[in-house]
Amino acid sequence: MARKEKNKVALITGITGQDGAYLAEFLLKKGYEVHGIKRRASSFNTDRIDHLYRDPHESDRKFILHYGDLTDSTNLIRIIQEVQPDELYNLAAQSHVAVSFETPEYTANCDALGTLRLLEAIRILGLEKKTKFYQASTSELFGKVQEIPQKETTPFYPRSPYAVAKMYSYWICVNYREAYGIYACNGILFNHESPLRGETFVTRKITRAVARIKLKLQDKLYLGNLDSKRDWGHARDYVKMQWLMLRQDEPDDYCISTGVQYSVRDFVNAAFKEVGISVRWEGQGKDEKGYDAETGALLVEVDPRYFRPTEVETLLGDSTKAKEKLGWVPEITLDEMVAEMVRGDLRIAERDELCRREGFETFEYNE
Ligand code: NDP
Ligand code: GDR
Repeated sequence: MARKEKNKVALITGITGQDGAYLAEFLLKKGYEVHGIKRRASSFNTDRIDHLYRDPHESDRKFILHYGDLTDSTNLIRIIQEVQPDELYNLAAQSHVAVSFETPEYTANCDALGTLRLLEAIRILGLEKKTKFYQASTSELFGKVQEIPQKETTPFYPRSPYAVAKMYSYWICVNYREAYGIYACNGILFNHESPLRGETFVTRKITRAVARIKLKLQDKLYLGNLDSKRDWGHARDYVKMQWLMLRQDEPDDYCISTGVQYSVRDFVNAAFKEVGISVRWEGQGKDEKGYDAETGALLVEVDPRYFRPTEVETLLGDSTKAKEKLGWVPEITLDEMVAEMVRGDLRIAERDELCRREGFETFEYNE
């Protein structure tokens, strides 16, 4: 039930990521003091939260960053001891499914053991009754789906080192809730995107390429499995659900989804439509190609390097439980989100185009 949020203290791991940025902004608006853990990098890596940044020399700051890493227990214990959070949102992860096949051990260390380290820190510091814990669980847990649509009771069948690591986190969260009475919730979130989405996830890769193709900065887009189907929502909607989960009388686990499914190909069509281009598809499987229906220019090709050793072919969520218990479900439609993402990427591409016109080099990075 609703409690007074003013002066509450939240700690967010993964604050420099897509969800971390939206959640931090959301909680600051609610009056929270927001602390975040960022990793040391060789250059600034805070683009998504720069608008929230406060000079460390200011007094009465409500937004405070700490250096840390989910692979470093002593660091996590110290930060949690200092911050004494009312709510801890564990959003940090090596979150790229394809990359988890390249870095499985690191992914397990961060995405599985990282969660254990945080829960143990809560225990070590005697914060079991104070600190509510949110775990960023994922629809990837359903993997090779056993039921359509997927809901909280659907069996898990993870299909990547990422999903297997997240499965450990899911269960350790349940276990610490049952064993030690920690208010710990799993948000089983289906894919959610935004203009802040990392550039190597398929949606942002598409909207970025569409903007660059429109402005003639790029010729075509290479993709992997066009038949893959996802239930795509908007990150701004989904962080509200994360917060709502920690507002209930009892901790629980919830699936968060839109209940509508599209293929990667559908997403490509929607994104090109935003810039007035309609795509004609020819061929099948690895030979499929997308052409500009008007000019005949080749726009999309399949590159097998983007296929995964094991794929999650189809995800579609049922969020009835969230609707009934949390009283709200995500509202932003795919078309609205695609429009916002394409607009955002057009602004970035326009800047690149201006640089190019003025004789400055711009870099084309296609992953
Ligand atoms: P991002 O990849 O955008 O952000 C991940 C964040 O984790 C970044 O801040 C990153 O830091 C940080 N991070 C990575 N490794 C470590 C580490 N070892 N120690 C500390 N921080 C680390 O992910 P999203 O915002 O999209 O997702 C948030 C969470 O939700 C993730 O756990 C993800 O797995 C999960 N999830 C996401 C879904 C989605 O569709 N977006 C759906 C379901 C679950 P840096 O900026 O330095 O790289
Ligand atoms: P996903 O997101 O694996 O669902 O994980 P991603 O956008 O990477 O892939 C979605 C689907 O698109 C297919 N695909 C491609 N994917 C990428 N990245 N690049 C391509 O070129 C490409 N072509 C086709 C993929 O094979 C896949 O089927 C995201 C992450 O945010 C996870 O952290 C989160 O847990 C899940 O969503 C829910």
